[in-house]
Amino acid sequence: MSGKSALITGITGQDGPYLAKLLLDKGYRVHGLIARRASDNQWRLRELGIAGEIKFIDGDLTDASSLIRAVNLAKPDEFYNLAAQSFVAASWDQPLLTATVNGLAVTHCLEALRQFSPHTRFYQASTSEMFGLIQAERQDEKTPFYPRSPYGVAKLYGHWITVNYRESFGLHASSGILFNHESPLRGIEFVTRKVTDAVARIKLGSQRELRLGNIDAKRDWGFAGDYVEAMWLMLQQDQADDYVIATGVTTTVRDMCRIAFRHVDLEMDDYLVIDPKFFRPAEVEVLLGNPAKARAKLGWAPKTSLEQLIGAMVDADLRRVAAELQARVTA
Ligand code: NAP
Ligand code: G4F
Repeated sequence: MSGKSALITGITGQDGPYLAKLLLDKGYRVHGLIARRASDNQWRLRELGIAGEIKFIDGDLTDASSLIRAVNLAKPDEFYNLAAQSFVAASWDQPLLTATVNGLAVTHCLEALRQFSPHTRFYQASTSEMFGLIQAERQDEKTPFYPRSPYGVAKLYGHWITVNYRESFGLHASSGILFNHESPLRGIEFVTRKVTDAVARIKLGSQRELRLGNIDAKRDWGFAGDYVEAMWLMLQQDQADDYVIATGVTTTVRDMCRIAFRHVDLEMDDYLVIDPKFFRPAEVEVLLGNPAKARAKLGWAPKTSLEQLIGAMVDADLRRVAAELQARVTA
């Protein structure tokens, strides 16, 4: 058992609980920065059965003083910065918030470490959204960036400030350029979970149609549980570096959707409606990652196919929706 301490921001999101579970299983003490919210935001931690094992520290990424306090309390060997306004579509509606949380606040984290805990290893949650209008057919660590959303632009700042603090101050700061990764814990606003939730509701008779935007867009989708392992591996290396984490397979939203419907023996074309409301002001048409460096240097490879992933998500949503409908009947 490691006996190490880790601090995770974004502990209540999709990736935070998977990463926390991985670290707890390795014997880490896990601290989670938790932003004050009016409604419950711990359901994912409960679903993985680890809510009681996290040492929560109140704080917000936009409040630099709360990050200094968190670092001083947790005394982390490893700091994983997963917190973000992570929904691309919302970044056109809230560009300043997105810039502050996803961009500037990364410097709050790095400054807290530079000034108070320079030995701590740092992970920054960068994204394939930074490739945007792709400049190479398969994107790797050397592919030029061309972000297409306020989200992507803000994340680009977070990426480069991480590189800069590594080069300027010698911090062990790594940036994981992760392609889309999904799971049964995915937020309902993202397209995979929107689809698997709708498929479950249609199958169980509580929804009639599914409305989507651009189904020609292509994404390189992997399983979040596989991807958090890559985050941890990055911080175990002697040298900090940047890594693309992806499956190397790209699929259209249309085909991902078809897989979900077929999983419950339904035909997508009977239920799918295209709704321009979900089109974006500028689209990332295709993403396809090349994870060769991660495979060679980290020994990392994805373990879960898209069919397995979408099947597991549909099954989880069938269980949730069935429980919800049952609760309505007995209420
Ligand atoms: P997510 O489910 O949207 O979770 C975001 C987390 O950030 C939540 O815990 C949220 O807290 C927290 N947060 C938001 N604003 C905050 C603030 N001002 N202060 C403190 N915490 C704040 O995102 P995810 O899918 O787990 O992704 C994790 C990270 O990886 C994000 O940075 C995302 O941009 C990046 N990323 C994700 C993917 C992907 O496909 N999932 C791919 C590449 C990069 P509440 O729950 O309280 O709102
Ligand atoms: O699921 P999405 O909302 O994910 P998107 O925009 O690719 O962003 C996710 O992955 C990024 C990594 O590349 C992360 F950095 C980011 O935080 C987030 O996790 O949309 C995927 C595609 C888009 O092309 C979108 O236009 O699906 C298309 N789409 C079509 N109809 C839809 C819909 N997306 C959503 N959310 N809802 C729709 O109805």
